[in-house]
Amino acid sequence: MQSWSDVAVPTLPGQGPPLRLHDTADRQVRPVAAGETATMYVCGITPYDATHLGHAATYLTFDLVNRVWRDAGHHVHYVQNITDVDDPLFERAERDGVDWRDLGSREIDLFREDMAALRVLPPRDYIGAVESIGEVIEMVEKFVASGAAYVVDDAEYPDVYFRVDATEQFGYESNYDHDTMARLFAERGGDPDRPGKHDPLDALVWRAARDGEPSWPSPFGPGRPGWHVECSAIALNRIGSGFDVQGGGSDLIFPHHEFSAAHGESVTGDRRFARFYVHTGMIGLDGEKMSKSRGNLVLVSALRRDGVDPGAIRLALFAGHYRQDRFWTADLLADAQARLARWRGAASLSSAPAAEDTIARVRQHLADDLDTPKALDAIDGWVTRALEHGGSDASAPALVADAVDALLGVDLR
Ligand code: 5CA
Ligand code: ZN
Repeated sequence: MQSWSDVAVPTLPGQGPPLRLHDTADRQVRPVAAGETATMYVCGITPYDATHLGHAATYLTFDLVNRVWRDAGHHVHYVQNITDVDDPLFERAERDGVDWRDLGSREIDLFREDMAALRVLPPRDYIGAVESIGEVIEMVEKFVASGAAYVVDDAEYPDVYFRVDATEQFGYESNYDHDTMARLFAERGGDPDRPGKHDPLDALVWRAARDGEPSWPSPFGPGRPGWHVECSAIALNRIGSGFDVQGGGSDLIFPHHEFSAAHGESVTGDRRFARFYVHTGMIGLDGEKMSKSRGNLVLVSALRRDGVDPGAIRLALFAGHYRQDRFWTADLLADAQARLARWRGAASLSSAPAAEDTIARVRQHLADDLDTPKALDAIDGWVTRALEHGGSDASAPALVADAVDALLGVDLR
């Protein structure tokens, strides 16, 4: 799949400190210690509706990871998927009387536009589930060969399921107890009551063709991929086992990331699919999680149409910490717009107070588990001094603009 257009990133003097991130599996913040090329896989959209601010918050968070890594001197191999074949697509396409493929490609186009407008650095590999079906089939073949997966005893629909106990370490990623797993599995797309499963938590990896559903040939009969295995196969075949960061919203901690890790580990024999499992908090509106199924969405494209500066969207979302569940409000956006205007005012001065210390602090805060509230405060401090007291450093305004651009993705020019 074609990614979106590249975004220029200014180079700053010196180098940022090494990144530390919170790992859901180990429940602590620790140094990522990526190699020369840092590797990241972030779970992409299911393209049946437009990008809302919850999605934006998640992709902006991992954009910061990308930017902080680059500033610290790494190359970054970033991979993102698109779940472009799944039930929600068929349901929405049916409701709207359109072909599910057309719906998907329309929403993917809009997503690319939204990401480019938000100045999110594009992934090197942007891969659809449909284009990775061959990879999924190979992986499912390995599961079946090793006994990690089995075909249910059902002549009509011989679906293939991955055994929840296929790997010894299952459960380490989410740290959830069995009851929590059972509840979330049922709530988030699992099928605990499917007859013929060995364990209610076993996860679908190949769904046999049903009437009216698209299907592809496979050694297990015509069908389509399960959800978790799509992400395992796409990540494994591009950045390999033991990649640095597996990312997504906290709604993916279980079952999605637990199973995509278990799938990967079952074919490699490694103990850990990803070195860090990084999860963003949920963005809500009016007291509820923002989600397509609830319909309480604020769309990035709608804000853009209303003339909202994408830099203000970034600043509004960065005003809270990425791991915190938080709400989108009109005040949050208004505050961010005011902040952006002040920052632009200071960046356009002909001289200002020296900015080296401020930039060092911004780098420190971002490297410390992406502490954007503190990074924004540090810039605010310099902006206030610049606007209220002035300064004699003629290069400072441009330096701050470069730093805000490179590290936060906000264009002050
Ligand atoms: N295609 C799958 C991942 S493989 C999926 O979850 N798609 S999605 O369209 O539902 O979500 C895309 C990304 O946005 C996921 O990383 C998800 O965790 C994140 N996300 C969804 N809703 C929110 C929200 N309200 N706040 C923050 N992140 C969200
Ligand atoms: Zn995923």
